[in-house]
Amino acid sequence: MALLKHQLCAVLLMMESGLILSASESSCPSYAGVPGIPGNNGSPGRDGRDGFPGPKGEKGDLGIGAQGPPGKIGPPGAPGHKGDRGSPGLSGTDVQNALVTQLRSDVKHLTDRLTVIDKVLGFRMFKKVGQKYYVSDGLVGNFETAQKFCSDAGAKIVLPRSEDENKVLISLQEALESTYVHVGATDAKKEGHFVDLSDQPLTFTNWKEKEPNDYNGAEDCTAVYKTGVWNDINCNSKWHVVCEL
Ligand code: MFB
Ligand code: CA
Ligand code: CA
Repeated sequence: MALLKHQLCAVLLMMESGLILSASESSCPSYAGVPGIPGNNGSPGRDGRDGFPGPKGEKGDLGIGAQGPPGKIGPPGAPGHKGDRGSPGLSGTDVQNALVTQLRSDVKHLTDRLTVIDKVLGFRMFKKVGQKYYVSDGLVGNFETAQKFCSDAGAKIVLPRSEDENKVLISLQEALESTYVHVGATDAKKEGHFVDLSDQPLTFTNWKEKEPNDYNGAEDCTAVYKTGVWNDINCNSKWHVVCEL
C-alpha cells in the first residue's frame, strides 16, 4: 500500500513539474523539487570596515637623499714640487731678430699691395674682386695684342675663376660697352682641352650651350660674351682687353 501511495505521489509530482496543472493539496509527503538553475550573482556587498593595524614592518634600507649643494671651496693646497728647469728663453738678440723678421715680412706684403694698387690706378677702369683687380683702358685687339698689353702692365689677361668673378667681368663689360672680352684660356696645345696661361686645367667655366665648338676648326682662344657666357673664338678676332692684377 505504501509503495502504491509513493508511486501515485511520484506521478503527481511529475505532472506538477511538467504540466501546468494546479497542484492540489495532497496527502503526499513533500519532496525536494528539482534544483533550479543557479541565480545570477548578487550585487557586490558594501566595503568591509578597515582591519586592525598590522604588526610594525622591518627597518628599511638607508635612503639616498638628493645630492646636497656643493661644499665651500677648501683652503689652497700645499705648494707643489719644484718643476724641472725650463728651456732657455730667447736671448734679447733673438727676440729682436724675430721682431725684425716679422716686420720685414709685413713690410713686403704692404709694399706688394701698394705696387698693385699703384698699377691699378694707372688704368682708366678697374673693379676689385676679392684680392684681385680687373682693369682696362678700353683697348680692342686680338689675343696676342691683349696678352702683350697686360704683360707690359705687369698683369695677366683676365680669367674668371668663379661665378662671382664672372659677374664682376660682366659689370666691367657694361662700362666698356663691349661684346666680347678676351680671357686667358686656350686649347691651342691640345684641341678641346682648355687650360689657363700656366697650362693648368680650368677650375671654372661658363660655356654657352654647344660651345666650345672649334668653329671652322680655327677657334683655340676664349672670350666672354657680354651676358657672361663663354665661347671659343678665333685667336685673331679683335675684342676688348681686360687684365687682372
Ligand atoms: C658660332 C661660334 C663661333 C663664332 C660663330 C660666328 O656659333 O661658335 O665661335 O662666334 O658662331 C654658331
Ligand atoms: Ca679649338
Ligand atoms: Ca665657338
